[in-house]
Amino acid sequence: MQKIDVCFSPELLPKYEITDKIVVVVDILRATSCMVTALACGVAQIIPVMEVEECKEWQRKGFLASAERDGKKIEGFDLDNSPFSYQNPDLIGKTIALTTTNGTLAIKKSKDAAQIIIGAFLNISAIVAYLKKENKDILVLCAGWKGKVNLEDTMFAGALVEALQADFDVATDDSLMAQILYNHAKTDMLAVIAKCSHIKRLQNLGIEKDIEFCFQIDKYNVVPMMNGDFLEIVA
Ligand code: 3SL
Repeated sequence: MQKIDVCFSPELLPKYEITDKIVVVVDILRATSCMVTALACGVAQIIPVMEVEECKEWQRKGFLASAERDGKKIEGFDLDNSPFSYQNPDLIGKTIALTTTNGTLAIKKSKDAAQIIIGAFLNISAIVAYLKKENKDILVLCAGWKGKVNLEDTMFAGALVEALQADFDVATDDSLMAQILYNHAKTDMLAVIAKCSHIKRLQNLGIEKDIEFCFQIDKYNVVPMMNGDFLEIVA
């Protein structure tokens, strides 16, 4: 039986062997929720990058570029990190370079994985169906916050473990901890995350509407996957 495991932070990733695994990167608030929304709404490709300067370089080459640090859009870039900004018909067919505080870093750190796919509550059933079909070992990588663990990404990891437990070996304490958290939270996830640190950060920036949006289940039926430098829909 193939295994599912959870890594709570990119800082812990060196502890895991990923070359033969599918890594599911998750940053519920808000990077992977934005990516799923953008691609589902017609953006052709996203180029995730770690550094702001690298993102600027893509912009100089003529691409649209989005840069966020600490929840705020960096001056001079075209887009912020709100899922609402990507539901714009003007973006259909476009390629967008993107850097975010934690989400794009988690993607780039997963570069040695057999496959990198992007998960959010917005596309969770599509991700579950894809993982069942592929039947390979899985690592769910939580982007967390600046190397630390967060509640919302761990809850999503637990939701995947819960959905896949009949088909995959729940191999480690990490997966069990995430699953226990999700089962505790699932009847009212918004209530459970109400006091978490990123909620406070987003509230201080006046962007509460993004929070509810990112906790919608199965709004989109897409599986975004990294293909070289590009993130695009594969299923
Ligand atoms: O950390 C990230 O990658 C971002 O998603 C953070 S924020 O939601 O834009 O503040």
